[in-house]
Amino acid sequence: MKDAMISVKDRKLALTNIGVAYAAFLIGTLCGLLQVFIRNDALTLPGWLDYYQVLTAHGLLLAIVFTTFFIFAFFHSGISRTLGDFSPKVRGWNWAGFWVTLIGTMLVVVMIVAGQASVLYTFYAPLQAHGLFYVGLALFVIGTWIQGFALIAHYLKWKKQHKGELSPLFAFMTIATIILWVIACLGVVATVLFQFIPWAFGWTNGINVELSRSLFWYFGHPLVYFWLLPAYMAWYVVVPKIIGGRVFSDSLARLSFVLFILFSIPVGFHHQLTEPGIASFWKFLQTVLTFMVIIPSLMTAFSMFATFEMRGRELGGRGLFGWVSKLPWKDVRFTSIFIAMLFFIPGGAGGIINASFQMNEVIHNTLWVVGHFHITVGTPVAMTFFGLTFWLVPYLSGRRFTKSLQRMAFLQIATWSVGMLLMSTAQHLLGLLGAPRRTAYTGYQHDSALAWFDGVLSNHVTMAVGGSILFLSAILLIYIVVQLWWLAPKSDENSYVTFPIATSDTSATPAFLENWKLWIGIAIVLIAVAYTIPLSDMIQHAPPGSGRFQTW
Ligand code: HAS
Repeated sequence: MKDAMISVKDRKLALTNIGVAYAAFLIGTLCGLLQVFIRNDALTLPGWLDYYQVLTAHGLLLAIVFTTFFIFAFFHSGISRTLGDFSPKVRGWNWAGFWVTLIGTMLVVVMIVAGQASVLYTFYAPLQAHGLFYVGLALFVIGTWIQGFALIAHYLKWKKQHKGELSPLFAFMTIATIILWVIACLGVVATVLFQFIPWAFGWTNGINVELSRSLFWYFGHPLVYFWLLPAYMAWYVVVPKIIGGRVFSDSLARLSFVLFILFSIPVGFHHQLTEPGIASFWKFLQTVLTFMVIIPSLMTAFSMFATFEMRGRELGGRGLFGWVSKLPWKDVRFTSIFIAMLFFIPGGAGGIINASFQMNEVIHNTLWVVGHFHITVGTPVAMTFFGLTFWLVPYLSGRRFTKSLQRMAFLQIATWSVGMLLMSTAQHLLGLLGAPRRTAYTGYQHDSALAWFDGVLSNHVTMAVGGSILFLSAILLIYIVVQLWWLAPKSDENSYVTFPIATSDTSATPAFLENWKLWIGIAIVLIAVAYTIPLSDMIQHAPPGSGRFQTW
């Protein structure tokens, strides 16, 4: 069955994005492998390569480049699948956006490779990279905006042709994520254009460090939801179809995305709880709002459990947990994403710990935080993307997901899970012992610091073993992608890979949930309340401004 196959041209657009995503993934995971060995003192880099250079490449290529290109591939194919093929104009804008994003990426990568930008993915001032690094970042964001607005234009055209109708859930969620992304990027665009670029090119003498960090985290926290929401889209829309069920509640799903637009932005100070220069009241307010943004994730957890239980019972599951065994565990498209969800239970709990004022004192700037983001973006998000890859690539390339590739996919998710479990557990424990993040190996002179390098679980060896397993898993994944794209047998009418979209009953969904003006308006009010006074304080009482530091 052809299953509403999207046009060849739209497939090419999505596949090209996936190609860039997995090229970044390959190099990024190799950088990760180098890091765990350097931190364990098992590897010394040649003089021309620096730990912080590798760490910058790792963070940017995996957390920013892999995710963003994959997310747009998912958006392009899903929007084209649910709202119809792109017009040549919309497709053209999407390509233009793709190229601008890619040129920005290349500029950033060249600067890192040239040793001109070892500033890590947070590019905290007063560390200063070459001006072109920041130009690359700006182009990257502009490129994503062009693609985002092209998708919005396609959606608006559909709305015009379907007056009074709610858009399909996939499209609704895509638009919500793009709105979140555009509002969030305003912070990073402001600091890059008005602070970093003039400072890096020598047009201004100093930089207001606190302001730049605050504008970065205004962007940095919703950034994590820009990664998470496409994964949630897969959980809400794709997974129910794979297991043969339906969306548990259309209005709950839409409401949870609306809540992310409202609460994911005015919370950046929870990354700055230890920083001076921000009055406690504003930190407290943003911490309260952080607890609000946990709610849509709890709603998602509830909805997923309900979806699974309802389907399991439909299939004859009895008793309290009898339905669990009825789920399609042999289908790797489901199992991969289910494991991703399981990882998010401790991942989310860790986030709640981080957001708690006093506990943040214990974990801030330690390896705990590194453990936290590996079991949030590195597993729930990344492994959901792997689960999507297994059918999205053959759907787009017209090839088959053969039995032997399915077995390999199981091996890949199993190794990723084991590797991540070992590495992130060691990182959490090391963080509790006080091991700092963002550091290469140093010959520590203190007994408690030396304890980081021995012991059974809480040590750097475990981290390196986990990291190595993860790298092997990444290579396996690249092999699977290459097969699914170019080498697996071509599919025919009977073996066509489909794009699973579950039925979502909109009959009880209130229309105001799709009133974007309302939600954007409330989001702006919340942002204004949380940020206007502290940011204007930082500007009015600005220190003279810091000069540049280049530690590499
Ligand atoms: Fe975080 C730091 C707080 C979620 C990523 N976070 C980071 C950094 C990254 C990151 C990259 O408050 C480091 C930044 C840097 O470089 O400095 N985080 C939170 C909170 C949440 C949270 C409150 N983080 C994420 C997600 C990320 C991510 C998601 C990536 C995708 N985070 C923090 C804080 C810091 C921080 C502080 C700063 C720390 C510091 O001091 O530096 C919440 O959104 C979490 C809510 C989630 C839940 C879990 C719900 C569970 C679900 C799964 C259900 C499972 C099912 C399976 C259905 C409450 C949805 C069925 C199972 C059966 C058994 C049947």
